[in-house]
Amino acid sequence: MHLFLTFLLFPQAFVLLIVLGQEQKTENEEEKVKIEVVHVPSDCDQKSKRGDLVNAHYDGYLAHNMTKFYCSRSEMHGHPKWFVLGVGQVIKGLDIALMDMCRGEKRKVTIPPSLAYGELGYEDKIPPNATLFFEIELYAISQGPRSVEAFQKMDLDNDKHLSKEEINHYLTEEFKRDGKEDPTKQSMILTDIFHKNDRDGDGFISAREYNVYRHDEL
Ligand SMILES: [Ca+2]
Ligand SMILES: [Ca+2]
Repeated sequence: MHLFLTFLLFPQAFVLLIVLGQEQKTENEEEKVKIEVVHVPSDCDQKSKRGDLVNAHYDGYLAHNMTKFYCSRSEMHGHPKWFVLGVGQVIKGLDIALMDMCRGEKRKVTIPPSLAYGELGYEDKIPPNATLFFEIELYAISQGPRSVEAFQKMDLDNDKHLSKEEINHYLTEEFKRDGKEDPTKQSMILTDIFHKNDRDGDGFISAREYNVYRHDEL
């Protein structure tokens, strides 16, 4: 996995830094994420919340000169991103910015350094104390991710392993439910799910591999 992407998705060490910093600055207006809602679909039956597995596109810019430093659509950075919302898999500012969104909703958000890469910045991509600007589109919300119920619903033959066929079936149902059937996007999402979750590369997502963030008995 690309190093920068790894950091963007797994900045746990950094989140700790941010949490410490936030305690001193909670009253500072500038330390909040500014959210501008650009588009809300008329049919919105579900909004994103903490713990949901979400799929989103986002383009990231340095706010001071609008240099683009990240694009989830580009070949270099990979696919539309699946991640669990609100648990620190992305920078804190994105966890906040993606809350309470409808499928298909678009936002422009400005994230202060304390909720992004802080005083350290990141390599040569993010300078110290950089305010970041993101264009976000929430593409999908999966219900009850990383839960026993979600796993069992997908595991059609009940062998405690999710095959590509089983996950593809689940995605097909989700897409139908949304009335947005799109085999190309679905195939990309399936590839991304296995890329992220099938850690031992055996072509199945085991209960252990799936249940990374919660420790329910399966
Ligand atoms: Ca199975
Ligand atoms: Ca596996």
